[in-house]
Amino acid sequence: MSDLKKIKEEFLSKLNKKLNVSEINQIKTDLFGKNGLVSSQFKKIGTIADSERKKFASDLNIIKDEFQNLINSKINEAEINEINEKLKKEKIDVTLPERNFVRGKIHPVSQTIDEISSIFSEIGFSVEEGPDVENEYNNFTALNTPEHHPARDMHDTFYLDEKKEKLLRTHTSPVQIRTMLKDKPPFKIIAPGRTYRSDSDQTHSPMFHQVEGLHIDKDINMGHLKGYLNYFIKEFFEVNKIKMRFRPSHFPFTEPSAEVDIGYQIKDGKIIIGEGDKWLEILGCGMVHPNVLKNVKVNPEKFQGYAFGIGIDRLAMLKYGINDLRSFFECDYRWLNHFGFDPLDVPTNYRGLSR
Ligand code: 2NL
Repeated sequence: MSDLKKIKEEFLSKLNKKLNVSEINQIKTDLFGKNGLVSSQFKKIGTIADSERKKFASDLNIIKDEFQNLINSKINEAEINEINEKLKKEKIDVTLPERNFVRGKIHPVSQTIDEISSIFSEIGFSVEEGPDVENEYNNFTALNTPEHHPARDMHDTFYLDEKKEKLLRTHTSPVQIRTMLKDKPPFKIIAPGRTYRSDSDQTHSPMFHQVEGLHIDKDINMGHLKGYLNYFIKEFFEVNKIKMRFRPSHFPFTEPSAEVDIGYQIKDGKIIIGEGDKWLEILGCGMVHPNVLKNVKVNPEKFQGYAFGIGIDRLAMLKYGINDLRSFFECDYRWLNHFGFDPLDVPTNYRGLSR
């Protein structure tokens, strides 16, 4: 038998066994390394008789190619096998309890939303949610803000298409529109969530949080609005008494409209809500405009009510002594660790909201 044939038979049978990557690499070296069997055969070409040299070189090249291909595919196969075995061996059971217990913190904005939801839930409001991407009908038209109304520009809207049909909601009012379109009155709901306006400086973030409330029933009037808001502010700031004043204002979706200020004072560098002679604007509100009710097929002769909108981020800053709005959105772990809340301390009204 020729040398080439011997090499071929010997190594084919070697490669036919189940081998790991390093064993195959050893075979590769035995064949193609500096002193490998195939390499040595190549060195021999010059010593072979003219008449046989051509055939010998051609056979040798065929064997070389054959083994290279075979070895490469064997390595591939072995690598995949090794990875699969490793995956099987190192599988982790994510349902097991953890050993190094690091508890995350609840963001102050989430905490504030939970507190607001808790307060309003206990006085009969249900919590509704809707999508951040809205259409211009739900965000503007239904809210008595037709095309070319100046309020549309005031909102610095992020439009998502050329035709200005899709947008990022500029307030959470579209959630109430959706609710009124799908259900029948009475309505007593709040809608907390993310809102967007193209505005960014020390006191404005392009994404911010708002909670809106809507209460529609027979014979709901501005006295109800005042009573509910007064109750909410007292509960939220955890004080027994507050000073509150309504200033006339304008929104396209309410008539009459008002802005609400609460009294405060600074004592020893700390803000005290509810007393003092300074005023702080905290929300906008009013009686829902009859046009809005007509747009959602509610008869304004039979049903009427109030609505309000509150900026959550500023309420959270006030309550928890955070003075830079931008820190809310920086995702700084150390900041969250300091200002965040224990996830197991769910706010409830009777237990004390933030204790
Ligand atoms: C503000 C003012 C306000 C509303 C929001 C509203 C929603 C519907 C109908 C009527 Cl569906 N009104 N929402 C009403 C008055 C004021 O927000 O300054 N927010 C921070």
